[in-house]
Amino acid sequence: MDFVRHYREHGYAIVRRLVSRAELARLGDAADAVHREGLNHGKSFRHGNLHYRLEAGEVRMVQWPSYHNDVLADFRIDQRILQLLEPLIGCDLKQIINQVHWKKPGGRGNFAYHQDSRFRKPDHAYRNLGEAYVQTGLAIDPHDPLSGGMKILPGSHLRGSVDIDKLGVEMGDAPQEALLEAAGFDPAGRIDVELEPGDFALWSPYLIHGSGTNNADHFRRFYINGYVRAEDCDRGEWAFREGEPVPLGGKPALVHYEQLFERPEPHYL
Ligand SMILES: O=C(O)CCC(=O)C(=O)O
Repeated sequence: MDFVRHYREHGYAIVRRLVSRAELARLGDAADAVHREGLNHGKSFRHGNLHYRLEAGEVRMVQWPSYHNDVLADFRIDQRILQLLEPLIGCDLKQIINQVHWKKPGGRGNFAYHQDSRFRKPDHAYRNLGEAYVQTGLAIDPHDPLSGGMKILPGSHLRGSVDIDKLGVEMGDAPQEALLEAAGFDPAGRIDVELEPGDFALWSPYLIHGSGTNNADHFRRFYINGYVRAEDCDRGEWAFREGEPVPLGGKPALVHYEQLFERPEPHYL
C-alpha cells in the first residue's frame, strides 16, 4: 500500500477525501456545538478527561469531546480509520488523543515545532513510540499555510527523539526555522501540509511539526485522534479490539489527566 510506504519513509501520509461532504457537514456541526459549549463556559473547564481549553476568551482546543458528543464519538471508531491504521499498528488499538483544535481568524494559534513524543509521559506507560503510535487529523476546513495549517519536516521521524524540545521553546511560540537548524536539520526540507475539508493526515510521534496563526477569513477546525497498539500503552481508552470498534462508556480510563480518580468532578481551571 502506497500510503504505508510513504508513512514509513517520510513520517506522514495524507488520504484525500476520507469523508463525504455530508459527513463532514455533520462533523463540522458537532465541532461547532462543542465550540459553543466552550464559549459558554467562558474559561477553561474540566470534567474527567473532557477538557475545554480557553485562552483570552478563545476556545483553543477541547480534549475528549467524544465523551459527550455522539458524532465525534462515532468518528473516532470509524472503520475507515481502522483500515488505515491496521497495516501500521494492528487492530487492537487504544486511543490517547481525542481533540478538536480551533484557530480563529487572526487569533491565537501557534504550535512551536515539536514532536508529539514529548507529551507521552510517563515514559514507562508509553512504549515503542516510533512503531506503535499514530496521530491522525481530519481537516474540517481548508488547512493550508494561510489558515495556520501544519508545517512538517518529512523524514525527521527517522532520528527518533530529538533535542528540539529542550531548546527553550514554549508550545505557544511561533514555529521557528532557526530551531530546526539548531537541532541539526535543514529547514529547507520543511513543507506545508495542504488539506481540503475531508482530507485526513497521519503522522508519526517523532515527526517534527508545528503551525502558525490563521490569516484566512475562516476558522480552521482540525479533529485529531491519536492511536496506539494496545500492548504498548498502559493508558488510553480502547478504540478497536480485534478490529471491532469499542465505544466509550463506563469508567473513564487514565490518559493524561493525572488526577482523574482524585478529582473527576466538573470544575473550572
Ligand atoms: O492544530 C495544529 O495546527 C497543530 C497540531 C499539533 O501540532 C499537534 O496536535 O501535535
